[in-house]
Amino acid sequence: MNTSKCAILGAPAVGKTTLLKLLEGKDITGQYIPTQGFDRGAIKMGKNSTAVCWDFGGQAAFYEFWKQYILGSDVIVVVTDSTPVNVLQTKQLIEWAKRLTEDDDCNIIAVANKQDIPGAMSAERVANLLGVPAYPLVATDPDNQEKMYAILKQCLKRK
Ligand SMILES: Nc1nc2c(ncn2[C@@H]2O[C@H](COP(=O)(O)OP(=O)(O)O)[C@@H](O)[C@H]2O)c(=O)[nH]1
Ligand SMILES: [Mg+2]
Repeated sequence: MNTSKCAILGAPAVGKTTLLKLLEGKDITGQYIPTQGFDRGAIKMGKNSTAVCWDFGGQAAFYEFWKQYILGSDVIVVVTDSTPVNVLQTKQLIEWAKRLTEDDDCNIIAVANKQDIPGAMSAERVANLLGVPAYPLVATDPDNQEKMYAILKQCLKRK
């Protein structure tokens, strides 16, 4: 069995847990329950491969505390809610993640979530500002499951 590791990072309430549920094919209630500590979900990627996704709760400043858990990730998915303020905060998080993983073979991507909210920054702009590939998403829409699954698969394959 081949297991890869995916870390989902981002500020509170941007949609990390919703993204994990979407990938797992679980029901999305729309209710906001702040993640205590972290959640983990195993996503089947193929006959003999699984991606374990870690969804970390807490403020960005707290990530220093999670460092040991984030190390060894094959892919880091940084989620933003696509508001200008959050995208700028996310830039710092990406820079931190890049430093953390500079000796590792780790892909860092961004998800420009909450594209359904008026004024959301486009994924292209988010990608330009953050300097990593960014994918547009409405994590609360279960129709986006396949799309996100394909993106995760692609990121793991690129390794
Ligand atoms: N409008 C909208 N709301 C979303 C979207 N994704 C997540 N949410 C909502 O945002 C809130 C926070 O989501 P959650 O996944 O718990 O955020 P987390 O703190 O990053 O884990 C919840 O009420 C979600 O239903 C989205 O794409 N669009
Ligand atoms: Mg959460």
